[in-house]
Amino acid sequence: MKQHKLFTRRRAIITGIGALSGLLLPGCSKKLPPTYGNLLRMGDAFTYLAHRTLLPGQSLAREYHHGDITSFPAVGTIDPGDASKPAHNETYGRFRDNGFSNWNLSVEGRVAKPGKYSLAALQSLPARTQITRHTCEEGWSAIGQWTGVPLGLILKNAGILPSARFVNFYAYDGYVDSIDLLDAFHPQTILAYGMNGKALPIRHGAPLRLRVETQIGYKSLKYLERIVVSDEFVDQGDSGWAWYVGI
Ligand SMILES: Nc1nc2c(c(=O)[nH]1)N[C@H]1C(S)=C(S)[C@@H](COP(=O)(O)O)O[C@H]1N2
Ligand SMILES: [Mo]
Repeated sequence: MKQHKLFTRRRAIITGIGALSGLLLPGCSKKLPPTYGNLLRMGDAFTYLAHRTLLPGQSLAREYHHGDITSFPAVGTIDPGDASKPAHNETYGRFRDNGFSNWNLSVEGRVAKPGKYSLAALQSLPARTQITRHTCEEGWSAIGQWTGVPLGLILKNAGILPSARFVNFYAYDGYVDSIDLLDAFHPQTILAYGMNGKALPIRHGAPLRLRVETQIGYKSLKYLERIVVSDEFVDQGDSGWAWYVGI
């Protein structure tokens, strides 16, 4: 009940005062999102500024109970190992056929200690489990339980350098996207290897996917291959989807 009230208030703040953020723009140029300057992406400026001004950087997305878990559709790529699909990736197919035993996640870029993490290494680190609502830009939402390593812990271990501003993610199906450091160090931003108490299924991004609970669904990349800490961000280019899609 308390959680629900907090959630409602958070939404009310965003919608109610968000509209005012346009008035604040000229005085807050330091807070503009990196996509500012691209006319098609001016919406980012409003959402980003409203969120970053009005919400504390670490306010939590609502978490649910076991009984709230729903069925969960799998959308976009559902198996990069499928040779009949354009998103096919042979390397991924080999990892999949070995049960991901020789898969690893590369952490590189502006970090003092770049390195590779096997699935076992990630699973040996302190884990976080959360039941959250996934909201897809296509209009559906679903509630699932995710278990994984906080991204912030990986970044701390790697020692991000002072020039770092974004964390870029590369997936085996060719997807790329990125988040800023506030979202990267958010306590609910995790690298998930478990879903609903079991190993993350292939259709949901095995062996490792990102969960960014403060952003809309497409920011939660499946099939992670590489994480690159950078002073610049990457995304899907001119796909038409906003870079900053906080919810
Ligand atoms: N690598 C990769 N990540 C992805 C996608 C994808 O096609 N490939 N689809 C995105 C979209 S639009 C959504 S809604 C969610 C879907 O996750 P799910 O298949 O587990 O429901 O993953 C996101 N991450
Ligand atoms: Mo989506």
